[in-house]
Amino acid sequence: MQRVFSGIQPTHGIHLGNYLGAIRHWVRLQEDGRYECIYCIVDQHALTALHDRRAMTDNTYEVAAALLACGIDPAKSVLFVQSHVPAHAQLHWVLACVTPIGWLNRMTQFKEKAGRDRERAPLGLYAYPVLQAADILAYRAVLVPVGEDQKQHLELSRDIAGSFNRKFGVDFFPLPEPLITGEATRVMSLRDGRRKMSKSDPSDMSRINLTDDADRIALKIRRAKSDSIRGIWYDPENRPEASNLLAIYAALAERPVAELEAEFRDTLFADFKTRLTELMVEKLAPITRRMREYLADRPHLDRVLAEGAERARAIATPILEEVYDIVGFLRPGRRET
Ligand code: AQP
Repeated sequence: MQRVFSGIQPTHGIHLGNYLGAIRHWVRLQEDGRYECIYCIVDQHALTALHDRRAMTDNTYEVAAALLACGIDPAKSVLFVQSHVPAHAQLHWVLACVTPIGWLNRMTQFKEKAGRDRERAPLGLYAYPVLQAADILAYRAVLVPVGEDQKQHLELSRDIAGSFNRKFGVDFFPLPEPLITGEATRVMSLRDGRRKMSKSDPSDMSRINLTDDADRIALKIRRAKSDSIRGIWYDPENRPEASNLLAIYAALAERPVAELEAEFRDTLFADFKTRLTELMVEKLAPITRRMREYLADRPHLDRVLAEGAERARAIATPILEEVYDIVGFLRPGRRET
């Protein structure tokens, strides 16, 4: 059975971009039946940006509740928190030792997130893609469903896996494949159609959170940037905002963009926004309601995550031991011949 791995940071609650770009596909793969799915709340990655104990804890619960509400079923998928499985950090170090710095220097996410003051950026932010490779390779996963923004990091994970195999003369790690699919692989900000919808955007009006109620969704869509052209069609170069909202509609409705272009060819932007709001509320309200129920029962979430971590450790620990053997680390208490 092929193994699938993906992760999400608890830097904030989940937004529509995370849902349409990634989590919806996680659920599909889980239900497909052909894969062993491993889904991780990557709190160690979040630590590169979030230095607030309370927020880290609350966000981790919120993301866990959101994933369950979206349809991740702990009986079918392994759902756990990254820091509960030490193999991620341990493998990270081994992989860091086979990753040339030049590869990391090319990572655009580091450049964007570190900004101009690169000298003061934490080492963790720079090493982030190596930890991401460790997350995937700790399970020898082959398929990684992600949004388009993670494409470059996934290519690096493949390079790192290849580098390890070459340096130690083994064929141990498979080269993981990104799975970037659907009508909304890169959901853009509601305030600026050229920027990605993101948890770290300071403006809450830029994104739809899975915790937003119907009134808040309606307000955000009403205020979303628009243009004064009649009719809605897909042209990201010239009409980024209209194109983004159309792609969101297509993804939520599970209908092709081309079909919707024909339907909305003469529709006023304001009327299109009303239709989008109705659809979004219809699709997201049940998730939000379930999420609140899960959030009200933290002991249940603790149990789910503890069981998930146990299952994850059972897969990752023997893989890490094999890696340690390959690089020649002594096993404690075992005499090498
Ligand atoms: N705007 C997006 N459109 C489509 N997919 C997206 N993803 C994120 N934003 C979009 C996908 O969601 C998964 C989890 O993302 P993440 O939490 O690991 O971090 P990220 O990609 O850095 O997302 P954010 O929201 O921008 O977080 P911050 O602001 O904390 O960095 C990934 O599969 C991602 O591709």
